[in-house]
Amino acid sequence: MEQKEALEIVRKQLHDKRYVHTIGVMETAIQLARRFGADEKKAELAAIFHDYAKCRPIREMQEIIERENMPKDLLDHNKELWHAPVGAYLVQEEVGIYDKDILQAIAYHTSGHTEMTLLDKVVWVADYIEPGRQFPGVEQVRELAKQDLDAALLQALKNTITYLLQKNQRVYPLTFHTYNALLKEE
Ligand code: DGI
Ligand code: FE
Ligand code: FE
Ligand code: FE
Repeated sequence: MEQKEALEIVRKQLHDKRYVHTIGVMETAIQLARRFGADEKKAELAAIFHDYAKCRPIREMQEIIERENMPKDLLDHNKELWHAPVGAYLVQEEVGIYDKDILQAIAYHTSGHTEMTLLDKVVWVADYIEPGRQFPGVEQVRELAKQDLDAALLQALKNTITYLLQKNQRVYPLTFHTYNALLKEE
């Protein structure tokens, strides 16, 4: 699928702000893919569609998680996590993208997982550092991402976990597992 067609599809799904974020993630993911040797076309498409489900009603996402036998523990944790696996599902059903690598990168772009591929990491980090992001610590992760994708991902995960702890929010176990797995890799 061409970039233009993909962007037209996703634009109809998202608010303007979210669409601008998506463009930023797309451009950043292409750059990171080139830098670290991931498939640029897959990175582009995964980035374009990564937040496909972000603006869907909570009820619809919950229904899909239950009906499609996605991990039930998602429902006990932050709703912010839901749009990632639900997005991968809807991109397949509604857009007709069946590439397993792309769908996986979308499904895990919020939590991560313990055996992340280069493509998964590119999309995760691009989502975190795209030019529109301003959270504390993002500049350090941008610097790390110039040289070392794993170091950037690890720092971004640390920031996210710390942020959740500070806000007294639950941390999804898979997010911790992702962090632990990366430490092992180092
Ligand atoms: O959809 P985006 O806003 O572009 O970014 P995202 O899909 O990475 O969502 C990140 C949000 O999810 C962020 O505000 C933190 C929240 N969140 C809640 N619980 C968890 C979590 N993020 C992770 N990684 N792990 C959690 O357990
Ligand atoms: Fe997201
Ligand atoms: Fe993210
Ligand atoms: Fe995003």
